[in-house]
Amino acid sequence: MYTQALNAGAAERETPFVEDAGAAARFQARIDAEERIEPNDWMPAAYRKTLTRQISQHAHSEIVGMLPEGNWITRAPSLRRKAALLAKVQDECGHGLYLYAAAETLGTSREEMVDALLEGRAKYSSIFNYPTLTWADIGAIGWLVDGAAIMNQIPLCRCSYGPYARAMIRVCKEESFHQRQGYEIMLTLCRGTPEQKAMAQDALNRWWWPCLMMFGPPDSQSQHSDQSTKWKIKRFSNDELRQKFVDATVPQGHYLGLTFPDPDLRFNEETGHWEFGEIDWDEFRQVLAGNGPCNRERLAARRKAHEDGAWVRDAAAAYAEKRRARTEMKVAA
Ligand code: FAQ
Repeated sequence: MYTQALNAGAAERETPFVEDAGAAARFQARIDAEERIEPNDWMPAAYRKTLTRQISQHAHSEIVGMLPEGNWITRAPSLRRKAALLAKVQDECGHGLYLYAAAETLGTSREEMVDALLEGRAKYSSIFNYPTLTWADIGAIGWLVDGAAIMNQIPLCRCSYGPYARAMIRVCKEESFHQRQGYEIMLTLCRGTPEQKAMAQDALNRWWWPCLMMFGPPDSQSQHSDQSTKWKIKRFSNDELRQKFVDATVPQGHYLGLTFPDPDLRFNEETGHWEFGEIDWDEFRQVLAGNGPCNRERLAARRKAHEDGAWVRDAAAAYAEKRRARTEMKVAA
């Protein structure tokens, strides 16, 4: 069934069909009626393109996102922490695989998407280009990075494209566990020795601003937002989700007894929101351009993993070929 969907996508890509206004209007009417779009349904080429872009970037983020935390698996402070971190990193891998599968239903193969990542043509989340310097960073990633990911992904469970929306339901459940394990690490450190609390504070200081950047450029500079909102891929704007995240997270930080590295952070009684200072968008642009603290290291690690795994892919392909030949022989007999 999966292959059928893929082939259908590929065939449609190759078929030169006219995108007449009627088809586009009927498509928009389905979206407005909250109908789900499925792989074999007609869709505008631009809808297919933007979803392939977003879902594949999301998949790459999950896979590259294994690296900063994977760095601490062998150095986790107890067996319990090691088991939880190992499970979390495996979950991220699973999320990447569901997402590549969801993106493939739009007609681009996983190989094409992975090549784009390895050749530096595809983006992945800026957040994974920062280093994990201490164990407290594992707490901060779970609490803040997974917290930001959940805030962004819960609305994606209602995205108009069926395979993406369905994948997001399971992903969000798992991210919720990740967020709690991160917060629990932070809580333990904050209730520990002064040195442990200082480690937690230092991690919050380093991860806070990059986490706010995860939500993407300000609405005024978000080139895809208007169209993606119209197509109900996006349900909230980048700035709306960023504000929701700040409002949810600041009280959690205060409960830990930590401070935020933002002198302009203050609660506005009238609006009921936490106001925050100016984000360094130049830093964000630099990270997207490949000049973040770990961009080169991350891509080098992914390329090495891909090369090291070549024999597994070859063996799987040879096994599949053997099974196919065996089935053909049985059918012929
Ligand atoms: N980093 O016009 P917009 C996770 C790009 S998963 C890098 O606003 P859009 C789980 C954007 O792609 C984290 N690039 O774009 C985990 C576009 O470039 P393009 C990933 C960014 O799509 C936890 C350009 O800027 N989550 O953390 C970023 O409407 C722990 C203009 O931007 C997702 O991918 C960025 N932060 O809105 C794993 C969620 N922001 O393509 C391991 C799905 C923007 O034109 C450990 N994605 N750009 O070359 C989305 O919701 C959206 O794509 C946004 C961006 C909100 C990220």
